[in-house]
Amino acid sequence: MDGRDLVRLAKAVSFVGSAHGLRSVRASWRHRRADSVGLPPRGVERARVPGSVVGVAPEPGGGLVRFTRSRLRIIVTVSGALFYGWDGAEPEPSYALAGRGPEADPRAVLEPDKDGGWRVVSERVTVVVSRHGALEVRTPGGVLLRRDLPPRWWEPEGGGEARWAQRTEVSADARFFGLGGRASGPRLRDATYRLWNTDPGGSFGRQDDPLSLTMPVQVVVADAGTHLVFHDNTWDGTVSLREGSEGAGSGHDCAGTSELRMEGGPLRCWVMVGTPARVLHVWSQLTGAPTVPPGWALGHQHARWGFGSEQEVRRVVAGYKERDLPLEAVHLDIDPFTAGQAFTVDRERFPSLPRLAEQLRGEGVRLVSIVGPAVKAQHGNALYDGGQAIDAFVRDAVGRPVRGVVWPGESMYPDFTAERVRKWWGGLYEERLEQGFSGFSHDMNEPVSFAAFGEPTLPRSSRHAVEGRGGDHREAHNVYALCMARAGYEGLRELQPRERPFLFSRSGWVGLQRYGGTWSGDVATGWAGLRSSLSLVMGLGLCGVPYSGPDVGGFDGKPSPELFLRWFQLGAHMPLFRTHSALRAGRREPWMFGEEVLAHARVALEERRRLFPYFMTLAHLARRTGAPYVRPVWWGAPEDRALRDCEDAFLLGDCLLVAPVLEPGVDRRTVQLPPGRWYDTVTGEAFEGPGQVTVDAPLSRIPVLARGGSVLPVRDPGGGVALEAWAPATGRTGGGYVARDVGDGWEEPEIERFRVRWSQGRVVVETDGEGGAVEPPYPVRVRGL
Ligand code: NBV
Repeated sequence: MDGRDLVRLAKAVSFVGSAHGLRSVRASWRHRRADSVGLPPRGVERARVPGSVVGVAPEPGGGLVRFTRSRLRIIVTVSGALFYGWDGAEPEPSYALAGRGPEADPRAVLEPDKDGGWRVVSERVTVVVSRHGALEVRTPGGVLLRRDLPPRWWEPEGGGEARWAQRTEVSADARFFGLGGRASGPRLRDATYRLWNTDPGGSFGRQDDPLSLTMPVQVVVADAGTHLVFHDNTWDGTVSLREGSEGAGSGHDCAGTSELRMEGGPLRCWVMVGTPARVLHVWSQLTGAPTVPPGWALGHQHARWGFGSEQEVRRVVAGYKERDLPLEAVHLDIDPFTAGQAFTVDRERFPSLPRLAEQLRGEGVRLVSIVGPAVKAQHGNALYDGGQAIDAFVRDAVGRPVRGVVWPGESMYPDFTAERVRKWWGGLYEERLEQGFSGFSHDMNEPVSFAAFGEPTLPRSSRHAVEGRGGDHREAHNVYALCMARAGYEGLRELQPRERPFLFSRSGWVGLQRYGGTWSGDVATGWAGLRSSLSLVMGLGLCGVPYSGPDVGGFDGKPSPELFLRWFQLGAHMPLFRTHSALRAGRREPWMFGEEVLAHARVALEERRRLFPYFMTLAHLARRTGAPYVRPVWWGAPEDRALRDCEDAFLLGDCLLVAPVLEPGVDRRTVQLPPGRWYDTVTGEAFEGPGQVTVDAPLSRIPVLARGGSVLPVRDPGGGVALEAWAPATGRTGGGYVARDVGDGWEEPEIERFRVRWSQGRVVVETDGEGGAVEPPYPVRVRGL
């Protein structure tokens, strides 16, 4: 047991009580024993590199390059994505890809390069392979974006999974982003990041890594261009990043490096090149369009671990109503569910959930339920018996059921990598729908097993179906929650076919957006936690999961009124806007922090409601284009180095730039502006970007700037849509989109485009109609004049 184990044990005991503490000691021993039987030591390993090129075979989209000790398949797809796989790795099977692998671009050609190397030339990307297996990705104009050195494998002599490493160089000015949800970003500085979904236990700080949702996805932004790189491999691994440095004067540049080390699995990689918008578009075509949440899930949501009773839920909702504060959903944490057991309600404290749900729904408030994967291992527990009947639970290498410890005590874990198990699990949401719930948060699905020592998850030797291919937890761990999300999503689609499911999951992997969103997890209460929550949302958006948000106030402590308010103001501008706290961390209703905070929180809530049509539009745009709602400020100008280094602001769609306050005692702050004109939305003051400006940030609001020339759909006081157009600089034009609200079903709304321009000294907003430009069908308010 090392220092980390001790900290984890202490946290586990303090959170879950000493009974679980003791059980977790036993579970840890059992897991250790299971692995010692199921995973024999690797023994002697032999290292291997590809060797030199011995031949090629052109194929659609590229071809096969043969080396003395390996082979490399290169495919450029019609959408311009590049795939390359070593040692026979193909795009499929894959948990990341949506549907079948994309089509090869027949126009891409494999041709000889200098020094015995080969290259694939295509419209969007050029790939150069050296004689010894180094691989360069270049822009069509030939500018170098990344250079992979020849990979290395270590193979156990007696057979078994090969470990491998791949070192990559990028330009000296490049910045790294992504890798899923990271607390220390959004810019990923020099460090080693682990690829193994982990509940850090209790709450986490800026330096904790890894967290619940890791992904082998990096977005690399440099003067030469932007690219996204994805190593399609679900195994445990690490990414060591080192930013480069530019030589001053006549000094040499030092390249940035990224070294990926994986414990097994295929060495295969996807690269997308282009503007950030294009890269994310191709990425979402490859891994699936993000779901659009129902409208109410774009409003304010309130959660608490420890409501305790139905009366308390009613009291909280009544508190919002009395004060005329918008509230769209209440999240019930594990407390209504007997000992944390999914799908089993505590009838004593929550005797009439369906009635409660119906009443609240009548008042415009939905109920959201937490769902964990662990099933209490006890005969007579219907969930357990049902799972046993279909052999749903994960077993160890010798066929014994794997038991861990979670809220219900000794528990078993459904194997969501089997389709029949997903089907069974998906059907269980019927019970929750009958209880009146409208949405679901998946928790503890890294998956967690409280551990006194060793890993707080299942033994690595545990067996999984892996869609019939068979595998163990080393391969299945990182996609456990992804498969659980799929089970829930597909179940809900069958159970309520006319409504879009609302599901968000703490853990996941590449492709989670196909089923729902995520949230920041148990970020520690504190200013650093506030910063982390922004980092997580931005990183996840760049990895293709656009719907997420922080738990306002942090998980585990009592925030000061100022911290709470600043977090609230940030949360009001993120896709998921939820207040939440742990069992003993106090209440988070906006009126708990005094009159002043309440007054300012009201402004944030009302603004959120006013921006609803904009959020809905962003949700539909994310679905169609892959662009996240929350984008880094360099989104439209990645060549601007100052923007690449700006981590304290973000773009909300194309129209708004949000500059949250991330420190105490601040009432003015600097903002790094992208090019163009920007208006302070409250004072109307205009600024010219690019450059840095200082703006007011009084306690009553965080600075939000509108791009000159943007057309923003907002809710007018009557409840309809109105357009807020911000004047473009003289002689310039602009525009914006509106997704018509088509309710919470499956109808695809028309996305209307509006243009704005100057005409005879006036700002005119128009759209395309029959026979040319016509006035918009919405009231228009021009601002910034
Ligand atoms: O269910 C309790 C919490 C929940 O409030 C939180 O949102 C999750 O992220 N859950 C974690 C388990 C906490 C274990 C200490």
